[in-house]
Amino acid sequence: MKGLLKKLCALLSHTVCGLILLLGLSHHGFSQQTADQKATKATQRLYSDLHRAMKDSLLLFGHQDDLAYGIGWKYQHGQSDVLRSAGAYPAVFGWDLGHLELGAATNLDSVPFDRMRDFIKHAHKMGGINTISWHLRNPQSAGSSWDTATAIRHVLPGGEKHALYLSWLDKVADFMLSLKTGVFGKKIPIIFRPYHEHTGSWFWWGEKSCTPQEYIALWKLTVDRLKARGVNNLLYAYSPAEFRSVEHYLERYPGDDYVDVIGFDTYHHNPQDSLSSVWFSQRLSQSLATMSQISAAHQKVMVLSETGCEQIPVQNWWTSVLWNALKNYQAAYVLVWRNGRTDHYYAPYPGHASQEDFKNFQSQSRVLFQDKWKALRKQK
Ligand code: BMA
Repeated sequence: MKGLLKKLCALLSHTVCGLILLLGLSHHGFSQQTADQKATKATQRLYSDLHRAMKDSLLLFGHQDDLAYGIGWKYQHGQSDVLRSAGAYPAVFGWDLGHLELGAATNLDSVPFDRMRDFIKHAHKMGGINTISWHLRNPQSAGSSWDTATAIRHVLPGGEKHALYLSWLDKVADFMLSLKTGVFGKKIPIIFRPYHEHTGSWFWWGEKSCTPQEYIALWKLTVDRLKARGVNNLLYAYSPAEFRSVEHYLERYPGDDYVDVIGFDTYHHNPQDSLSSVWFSQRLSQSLATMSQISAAHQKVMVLSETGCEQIPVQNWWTSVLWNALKNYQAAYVLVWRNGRTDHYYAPYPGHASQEDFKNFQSQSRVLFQDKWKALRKQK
């Protein structure tokens, strides 16, 4: 009887331990609630991975349209300027849905949406993270994203373009729902980053074209519509352009329950001016310091959602300008813009003057490209 009691006690304590462990694990996995409470497991996992990367002071490297084209090539399977110049793919892959709203077959930068879907699947299979922005047309004027004519009030409920706008959002929903992988067709998690750079005034959703209330209403309309359509594979990223303060950053913030990732977009302009590198790096540091406060207060993943120095004429730009600022902060990833033309590119290609420095940046132990990121995720 004594023996039996002992066994029972041992079993009980095991069960209790197991229960505590399980609770702990599930708490760890889901402590960071996603804006979409019904987000898929894979989406939740992506979110906790990003939080984890931040906590561990890791920085993932990303590139826009990386698999689609580069300098001197277009649509060659497996090709990538980042791979060609550094020997590894980026860990984060950026895409853009501009012109999907029109029902067009290709996006505003001529990437066919069918191919984009395949690239996204491919990036996902490699363990990469996909993020999508949307340079959509002005729904009121039919002009481009850069047509700043007043539009938001016309697409909100009661506005003359409301129905049209819902049909645009439905096209986004259809595309997001079509991003599936594997035999069971599991949805691929995506970081969706709409209405970006709104602290600038170059897009119709920019600061001078709408009130904070209108911007927030547009954001909520978008998220609510996608959720209502059953889209549950998205993390939502809020990413203004430059900002002056915490208050300015948060002026148009839709709320913690509508945002998962907070970022900002900033570019190094006038690199021919020798002082510009110091200024840009300092400004970047200041913005990252402010972002760190916001990230801690709101428990959100912080990223540098877009940056770059066109043509990278500063040879050691990667380490002495970009990493010089980023190394002091915990941003989960940095994404540089597309390699669109020989006069418009942001990642090096083989033989580019900044290639060696790009490799130095890549070799930092805290910096992860796709290979290291995939290996790290596998360990867990
Ligand atoms: C801009 C430029 C444009 C492009 C747009 C959307 O920064 O790269 O050429 O059309 O982004 O990708």
